[in-house]
Amino acid sequence: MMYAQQAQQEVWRSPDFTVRRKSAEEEEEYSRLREVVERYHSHAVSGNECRSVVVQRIEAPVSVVWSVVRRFDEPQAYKHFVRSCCLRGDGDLKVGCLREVRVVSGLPAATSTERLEILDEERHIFSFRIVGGDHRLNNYRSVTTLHEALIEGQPGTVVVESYLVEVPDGNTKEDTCLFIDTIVKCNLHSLAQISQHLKMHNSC
Ligand code: A8S
Repeated sequence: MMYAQQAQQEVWRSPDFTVRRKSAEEEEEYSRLREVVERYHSHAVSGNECRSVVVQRIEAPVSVVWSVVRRFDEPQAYKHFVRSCCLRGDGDLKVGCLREVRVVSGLPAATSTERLEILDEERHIFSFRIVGGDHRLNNYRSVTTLHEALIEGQPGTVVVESYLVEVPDGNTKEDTCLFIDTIVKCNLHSLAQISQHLKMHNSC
């Protein structure tokens, strides 16, 4: 986790630099992460927007992590700030479908309307966009990608989640990213716990 986080931060700052590396595995993971970030997470940012990326390593195979992430209709399975979610329309998980999310109390928000943008079952890419609701995150878009990794000799997953959002009036880019990074880190931490639990449960 620490190494991946460091690599991700450095990747974001400058694509061409070199860092001191600890081992061949880490070097390989680093260069793979860099490629992934460049390919799927390098959103163009306009004047009043901010972006960030969060990386989480999970000791569970991609298939298990994907089974949780792909459920656009059930974000509350791992997002603790979501109180309930209702899919609009016929219930099919396809690009363009909308979900109505209610969040727990105590946040500067109550509801969020979200649109599924990418659900790539082969390459394990998931993306949604916020299109409405009662909150301050206008035009929020996020992309989550899953990547196979060997963790302690076992099949594991590196999750990369990036987002782009308009900075709300009266806030700074730093405050906005800090607020959202906190939410995304909580979500991915919880995703790790649930996936690891599912892995143990499934193998019984
Ligand atoms: C996600 C990511 C985010 C969700 C934010 C950033 C949100 O659901 C919460 C608080 C808000 O103020 C905005 O992957 C909003 O869900 C927890 C309601 C959108």
